[in-house]
Amino acid sequence: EKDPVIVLVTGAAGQIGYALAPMIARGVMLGPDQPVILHMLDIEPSKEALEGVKMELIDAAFPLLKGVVATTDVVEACTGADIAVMVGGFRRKEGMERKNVMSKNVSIYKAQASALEEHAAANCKVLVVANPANTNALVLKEFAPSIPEKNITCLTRLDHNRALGQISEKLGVQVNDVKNVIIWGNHSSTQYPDVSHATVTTNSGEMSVSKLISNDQWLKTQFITTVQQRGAAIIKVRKLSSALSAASAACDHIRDWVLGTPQGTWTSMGVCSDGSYGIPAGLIYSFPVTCAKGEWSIVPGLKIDEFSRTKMDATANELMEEKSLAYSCLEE
Ligand code: NAX
Repeated sequence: EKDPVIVLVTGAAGQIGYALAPMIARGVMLGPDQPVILHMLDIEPSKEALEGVKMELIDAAFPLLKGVVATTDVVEACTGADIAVMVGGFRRKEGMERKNVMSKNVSIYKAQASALEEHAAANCKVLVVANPANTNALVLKEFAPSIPEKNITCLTRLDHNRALGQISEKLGVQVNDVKNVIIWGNHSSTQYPDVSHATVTTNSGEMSVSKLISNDQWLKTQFITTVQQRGAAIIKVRKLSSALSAASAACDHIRDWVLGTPQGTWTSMGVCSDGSYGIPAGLIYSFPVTCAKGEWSIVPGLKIDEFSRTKMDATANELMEEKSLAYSCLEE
């Protein structure tokens, strides 16, 4: 049997945590032959609820689950973590200013960066889910300089999966037959869901999505806004934000990162830009990536038309603004 992998989940008493913990314990994230130890972190007001999640995990008798730590101590939670899924954060409340929310998250991510840097496994892979996801990841990267830059990512896989879902619904094909959509940029309403390189597997081979959906206008307008605003649409009907789909996407993100993307396909991940596609280096920006041997690489050489260029730059600009807002919070 393999040695267990320690997976940290912060904000584990929350909605996403409740959906995510059992998925990890069942092997959805790291595979059916990989034992895991869960480290669950939350804050004092959620301490009892967190204990409740631990009780349920014990009651579920998951064969792969070799241990559960439920704690409000960030050092205990980070110690030995091989994978860190950062779901905990401060959520915007009605009437709050953006700067106030940013300031709270900057201090959380600064503190947790230091704890990870000092106590996590040397090659810990980090996935930031909590919003503003890209900028929280950026803060984490700045304050954990000894964690390799390549190990710090944020979640845009939910947006990627939403794009696959919309194309599959529109064409009446299986979602599994759709591939190579791209989410560029920020996990926010400025993200750019791009299908210019996406294909569908049909009986007569691979067909491009833009050929199959002859209505170019739908792809350029409704499709994009539906994916960008899917989170709000879920809140409207569920009265709660996406949780099962977010948890599932977090598993997809880590699984592909660790075990590799399938041959001929890419996925979308928020990663540190190396300047590819003219995106300012150092920003945490969502790119199309392939993964192999535990490392992601940005898909090179895709043709970018003018329509895409404008949208990719708009979301990069928003990230630059978030970055300066985050830095202004640090100076206070
Ligand atoms: P919940 O409010 O249900 O849970 C958040 C949990 O984090 C709470 O239990 C809270 O006590 C805990 N927490 C707060 N501060 C903490 C800290 N300093 N250390 C550890 N834990 C802390 O939110 P939930 O619906 O689970 O969503 C979690 C986060 O994911 C939110 O920031 C949300 O905006 C973000 N999302 C990101 C998505 C993405 O694709 N990147 C999609 C889904 C989701 O909206």
